[in-house]
Amino acid sequence: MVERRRSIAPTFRDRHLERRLASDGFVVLPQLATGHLADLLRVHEHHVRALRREQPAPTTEEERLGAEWEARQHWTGRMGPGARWRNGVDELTLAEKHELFEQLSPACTDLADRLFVDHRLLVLSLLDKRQGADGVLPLHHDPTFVPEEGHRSVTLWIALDDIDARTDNGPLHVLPGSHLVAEDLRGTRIEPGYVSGIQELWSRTLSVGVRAGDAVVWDSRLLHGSSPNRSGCPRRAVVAVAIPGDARLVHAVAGEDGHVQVVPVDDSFYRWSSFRTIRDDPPADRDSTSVPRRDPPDARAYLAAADRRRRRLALRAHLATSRWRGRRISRRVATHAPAGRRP
Ligand SMILES: O=C(O)CCC(=O)C(=O)O
Repeated sequence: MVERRRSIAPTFRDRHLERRLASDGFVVLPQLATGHLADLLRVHEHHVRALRREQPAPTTEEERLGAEWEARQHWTGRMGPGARWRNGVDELTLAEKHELFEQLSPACTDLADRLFVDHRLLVLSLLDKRQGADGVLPLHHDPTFVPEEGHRSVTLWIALDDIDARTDNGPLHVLPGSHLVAEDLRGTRIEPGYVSGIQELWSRTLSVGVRAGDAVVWDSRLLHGSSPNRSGCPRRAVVAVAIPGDARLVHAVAGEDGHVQVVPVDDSFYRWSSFRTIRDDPPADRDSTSVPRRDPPDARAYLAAADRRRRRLALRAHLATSRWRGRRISRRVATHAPAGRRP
């Protein structure tokens, strides 16, 4: 698979952050949201019962078998979120989602305005991961929100707790560089090509340790997920998706015939939809574009992209060291040059 080299409209105002996002697919922003932490924790507390509501037991035979199969898998082999990983957009009623959107908007808008070039925010939500092996979110990409020829969508994720490998409370994992694999539409019922290699991919991810109030921004194309929460406490986060202000919004849905329907949607679609129920009731529109699906990239393509990024970084570090050594040698030579010939 060939890396995408098309130029993409910048996401970050800051050039250094933009370069990191383009190269790694994610950026960690320590203490970005510290000033909003108390408010965000209050919003989480307000919705905590709704987030942890009992979920209906699987009804159909297919669902039952799926749930049982998932439960027997090692967590790195799972493809669906565990029952103890909860996302507000799935758990809350429409009225609660309206309230949540209003409550999260001030903090998320403030942070996004500080960070991003002209943008719009979608999918403002709370994440709640309770302790247990089932508090897992499999490795995945986020959906295709915008046509990606020239545009990029990102997720802004804010930690409400200290979350890291030492605490073992389900830290975020990312596969740096995986966003640079050849373009593939991501969305409803679209099976990714990496499924058979998902455990190998997990073994190559980086665990991103953060403190409460830190934020992480990632490219929607980046492979990411989070491990089970094995600590004694729930772990909490806020998410929002940011898209360029002038971008068209779309949702991709697999068709029957090897095609993908790219359906135009408006901001309210992502504001009020539940990713869980979109599967049963995907959007449709007469103005959809039908795109033949090319062979999706497999796990090897993602591993190769991660390797290319590592080699790029190693080369950059090597060049920086060589330049530094060169400057030191030049200074030494200049110092020892005969007096008349010193610069
Ligand atoms: O907090 C997590 O578990 C990761 C969230 C995530 O990957 C997502 O919202 O797409």
